[in-house]
Amino acid sequence: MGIRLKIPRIHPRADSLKKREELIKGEEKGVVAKAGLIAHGRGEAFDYLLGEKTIPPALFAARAAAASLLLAEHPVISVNGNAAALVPDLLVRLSKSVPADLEVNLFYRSRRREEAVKSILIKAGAKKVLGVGRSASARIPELFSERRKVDPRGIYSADVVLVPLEDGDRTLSLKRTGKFVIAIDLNPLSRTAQTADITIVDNIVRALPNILAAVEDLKRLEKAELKLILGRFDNRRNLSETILYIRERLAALSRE
Ligand code: PTJ
Repeated sequence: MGIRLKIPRIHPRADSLKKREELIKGEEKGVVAKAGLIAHGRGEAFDYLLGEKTIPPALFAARAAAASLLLAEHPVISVNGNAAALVPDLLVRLSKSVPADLEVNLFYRSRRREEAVKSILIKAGAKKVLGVGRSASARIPELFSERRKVDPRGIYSADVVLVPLEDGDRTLSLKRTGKFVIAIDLNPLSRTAQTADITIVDNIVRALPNILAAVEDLKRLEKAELKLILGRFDNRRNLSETILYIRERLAALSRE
């Protein structure tokens, strides 16, 4: 067990330090992979470029994501170690609100980690968690990481999959099998961000409340209206706007 950090509430970076502590605790409990700590650091660096806030293109993408989840026949939320450690309650609330299945899908898959992620979701109120143990018996073709192992009742038969902070290959493989992929990734240049159908360039701790609020808001709409919202969304254009936002922000900061 590592040293526990006491974070003074008035510390200017208290929230960020708390998130780090949650991930460290998650790693000690076997939820988060060691590489997950590195991934988080990379995410923090990109978050700085955004000003650690939700920027307009991310809000627009979160609304389109909500529309696509509501239009889906079989939506699935894929859960990895970092997502489970940072936002377990929000993942469960979103799965209930849509409704969508929750499936454990790990790059560094081990039986212990599968169970640890499942148990954190159950503790947060999930009734059913797919993709654990033998139930991950189907395979995504042409994908060679452990992420290829999926549940036939979940990701394998899904039409829309939400993949929070992800490594590159799977998005492409999921798309090859005809699925619509929503990614949450602070790095707008990552392969995941570049290949998803909808990319929310935001911290998962801010993106999930935004998707949840949009789902609650859009639920009352007819399918045709949801399709209009989705039809107005263009991921390429939205990613360009994200990169331009960062460029303009850095230009303004460099003039100050
Ligand atoms: O739990 P596992 O075994 O499935 O492994 C999970 C990790 C994250 C270790 C695995 O998927 C991995 O290695 O991912 P990468 O290739 O490091 O990519 C993670 C991406 O997520 C990077 O582009 C980061 O910028 C981004 N990221 C990190 N933290 C956040 C984030 N995006 C949104 N919110 C965050 N909090």
